[in-house]
Amino acid sequence: MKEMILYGDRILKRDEVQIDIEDRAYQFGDGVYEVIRVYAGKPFCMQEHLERLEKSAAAIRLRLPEPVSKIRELLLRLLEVEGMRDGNLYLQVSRGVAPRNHAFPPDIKAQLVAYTQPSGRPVRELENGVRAITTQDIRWLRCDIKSLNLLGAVLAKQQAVERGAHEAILIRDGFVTEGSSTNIFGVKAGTLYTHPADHLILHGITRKITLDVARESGIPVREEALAEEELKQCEEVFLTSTTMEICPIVEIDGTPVGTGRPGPITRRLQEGFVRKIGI
Ligand code: PSZ
Repeated sequence: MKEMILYGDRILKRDEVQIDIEDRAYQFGDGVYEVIRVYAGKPFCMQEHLERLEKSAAAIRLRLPEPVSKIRELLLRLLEVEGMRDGNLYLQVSRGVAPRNHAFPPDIKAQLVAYTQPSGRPVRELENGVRAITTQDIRWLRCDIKSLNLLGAVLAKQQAVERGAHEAILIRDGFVTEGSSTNIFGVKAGTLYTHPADHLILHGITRKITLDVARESGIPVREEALAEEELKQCEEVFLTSTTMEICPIVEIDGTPVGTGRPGPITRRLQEGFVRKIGI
């Protein structure tokens, strides 16, 4: 791995990149980001990720430094230079550099940064499932924006790790919203439930694919939030994300979900997902 960085419209060695201490991403978390999965050298759902980047940027009134078509070209060039087969493509756009002041500085230019992180599919987790905990959702009310401000997610994930779990399931006003970095699904009486795509969750791209697979497979689907007690009584629970795909959750707060093993609907959706990625 060559460890090259896309910085603006140039591809540089990591030690050639200098981030200014007055970059607003550094001082305020003032920016947006995406993580795109790469399978066998090809970015998966790149168009969907770039559309979400545009929406996130518009929602915080950040003007992207380049048109999305140009950003796409730059990312593909980075992938080619790195020659990465399997892994993640991380990109972020900061509002830019200016003397520290909360209000937007006039005439600021947004700054694009992207790099690759090689990694395989989480095969063991996909097969055996993972443990989760529940915790209160203390995040802001625009969780649909993929913002660089991740403290709510960071604190929740740290609690999960300290309790020996992989993910923290977030509860707002008694209802499941999503995971700290995943969307959450539950199967109740044979119907698949997940929180509606509103301002309280990230509109996950893997969530959308999962719903498509469910509908194509004739699995009944309801985009309705589950109460915390309902989640714990579900026959099956799983999480979805770009890197974790469709991953069974087999234990919540120390209690097994269903049989304590990944369930049949989760397995069918996993199979449908693998068909979509075409590997
Ligand atoms: O590497 C990782 O662990 C990743 S890569 C992407 C995510 C985690 N998470 C995205 C995400 C999120 O941050 C929140 C709060 N909810 C849902 C998701 C899943 O979104 P997609 O499916 O678009 O990755």
